Amino acid sequence: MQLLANTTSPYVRLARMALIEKGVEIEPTIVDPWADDPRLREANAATRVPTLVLDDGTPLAESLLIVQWLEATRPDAPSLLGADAASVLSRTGVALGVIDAAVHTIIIRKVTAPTLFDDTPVGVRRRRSMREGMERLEAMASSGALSASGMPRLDVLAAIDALDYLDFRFTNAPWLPDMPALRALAGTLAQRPSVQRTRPH
Ligand SMILES: N[C@@H](CCC(=O)N[C@@H](CS)C(=O)NCC(=O)O)C(=O)O
Repeated sequence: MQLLANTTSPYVRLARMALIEKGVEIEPTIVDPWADDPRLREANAATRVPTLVLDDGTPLAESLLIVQWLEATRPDAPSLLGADAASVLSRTGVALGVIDAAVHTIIIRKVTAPTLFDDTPVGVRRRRSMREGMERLEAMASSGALSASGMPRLDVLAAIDALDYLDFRFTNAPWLPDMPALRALAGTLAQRPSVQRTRPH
């Protein structure tokens, strides 16, 4: 198998975290999606990372489809969704909303420069998505709904992914809330291989 990846994408990270949690060890093949790497072009018409090329050559695009494939093909490994899949998926959706808003902001800044996208109505809306999404995740961590006990499920992995991506791309942004419970959760899992080996850089 080959995982076409880069070192910054939160979508790549989610797929890598899921692969590691499911016991699938693949050293990522680093490509630059923006440079139209031919391996990525061939495997994925959208030329996006992550793309997982299976041993028989079948390409799988989309982080959540990779998670779905893992769940379908590795039923004996601990589930990323746990016993209450609806709750886990619901919380995962909050984190993905933050990730989408953050990535969208970073990409559209390149398009609109020198005008700062962040100050446009859509940019303000994306920032609100990040702030409110993180407020909701913080409340979930605070109440114990997002918890570090046991195997981390997809919601916990996605929440840590969102938190670390915001720290990476929007370092010390004054419009983000304080997130002590989420930071404590991330700290508890910091040495877990899926978390530690996939940090954005
Ligand atoms: N929905 C996709 C999003 C993947 C994605 O947008 N990846 C970005 C990197 S963060 C990329 O490869 N962008 C290149 C492009 O959009 O051309 C997923 O979940 O995998």
